[in-house]
Amino acid sequence: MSDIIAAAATPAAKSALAVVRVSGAGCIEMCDRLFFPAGKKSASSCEHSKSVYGTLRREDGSAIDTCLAVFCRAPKSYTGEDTAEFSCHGSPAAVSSLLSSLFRLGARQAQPGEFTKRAFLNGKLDLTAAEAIVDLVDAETEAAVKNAAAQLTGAMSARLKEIYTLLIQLPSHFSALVDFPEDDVEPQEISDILAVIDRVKAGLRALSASAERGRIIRDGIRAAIIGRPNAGKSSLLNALLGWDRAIVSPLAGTTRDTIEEKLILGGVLLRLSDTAGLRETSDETELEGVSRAISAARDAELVLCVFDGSAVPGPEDEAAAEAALAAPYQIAIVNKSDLPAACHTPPHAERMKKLVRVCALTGDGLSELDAAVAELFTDPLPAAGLTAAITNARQAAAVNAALAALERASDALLSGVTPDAVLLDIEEALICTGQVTGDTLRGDVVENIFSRFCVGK
Ligand SMILES: Nc1nc2c(ncn2[C@@H]2O[C@H](COP(=O)(O)OP(=O)(O)OP(=O)(O)O)[C@@H](O)[C@H]2O)c(=O)[nH]1
Ligand SMILES: [Mg+2]
Repeated sequence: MSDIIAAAATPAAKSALAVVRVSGAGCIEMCDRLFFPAGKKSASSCEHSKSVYGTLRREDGSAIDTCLAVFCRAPKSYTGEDTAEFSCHGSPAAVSSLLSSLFRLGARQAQPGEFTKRAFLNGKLDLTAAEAIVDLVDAETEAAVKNAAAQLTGAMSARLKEIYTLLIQLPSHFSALVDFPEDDVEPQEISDILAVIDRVKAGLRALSASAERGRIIRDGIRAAIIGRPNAGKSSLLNALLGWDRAIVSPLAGTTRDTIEEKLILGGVLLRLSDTAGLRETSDETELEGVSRAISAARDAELVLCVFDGSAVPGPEDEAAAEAALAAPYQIAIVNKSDLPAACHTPPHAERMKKLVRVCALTGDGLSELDAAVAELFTDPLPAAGLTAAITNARQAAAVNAALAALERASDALLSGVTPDAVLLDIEEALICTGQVTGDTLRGDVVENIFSRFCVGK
């Protein structure tokens, strides 16, 4: 039986409300000694999962706070144990008094993620759903919220269950094969097994491929704005952010240090750097800026290559275009569309993924830029029949290991290796699939995963 744990589930800051959680067998009876519900006898006489108003008191009877409390009886609770949850006024001092009282009554401080770990160990959610909780808390975009919420509500678990159900049938087919002498093995039987393996492989491949989308959803994309001095790079950054983040001036060579900001464009989180204008210079500080600009472009997955549409292209534009083309994705941005055009098609524009004309001063064309980014990073999941992407390296590694084991199994079957040897690979695939959901994960790995959660989660 696990002990009683307690923690604040909200940050220790002045706020409207603060939530304190308690979990463990007997915790509701423990709360009888500190929570006094209005119009009811005791905490333990409160109805399951109904919120009730009352007063929190120390052992000497002095009041700590008034609050709403919810008591849930095992197994119908978040953790699967008896739980109590207090929604108090958001006073860090009152919360700390409440926790001290709970500790004096025998509860102990919960470890990071311990409530969710108990929920996992009690079968309330699988590991993909538990990890989705962290993703949801960390989500910075609508897409990240959607993905985490889909995982939380079982999208990934359902997919893995399908795969697991197909895989688990295979060993029984194999025992039939192993029991018969080799001559009696029906070719049909082998091809049936291969067909199941192929279906599972297709499912795992889709999940494995979703990891790239998952990475974009979770971490965003590194992007850099580059171009010749005065092209309007900093003006573009400011226009995209909606505030004057970077200094803009008619003097060429204004920006020196790279300026990094996060923003959402085309539904994608960009970690965007504005950089110094690329040109030959003898000014040491500017030279350092140019070298930082080149590094930012080299590290970027997406380069926004800004050209001044009102100026005839020169060698600096060539250099910027070359640097942009070295990145996996690049968009040619012809700025200053309000001025008479001197440059209709910038250097190497035909080799860039997209071209948009904008006016950073008025914001004209920014919606086209938004659409261009959205098109470059379209969501591949619906086409793959998925509603959620894998978002962490642990899940991806386990899926890839399952896939590799099945590749070995089908190769072996096709080359006539004895079925009992192939069975080992199938079993490995089953174990790896179970590692994604947490069914076959070692205790220390589980510990490690939950230690990354917040205290109180
Ligand atoms: N007419 C017009 N002027 C613009 C536009 N965008 C920027 N400018 C002007 O161009 C000049 C340079 O703009 P910046 O944004 O500082 O250009 P930059 O590329 O960051 O320049 P450096 O930091 O020096 O490399 C400023 O005077 C801006 O007001 C535009 O769309 N139209
Ligand atoms: Mg600038």
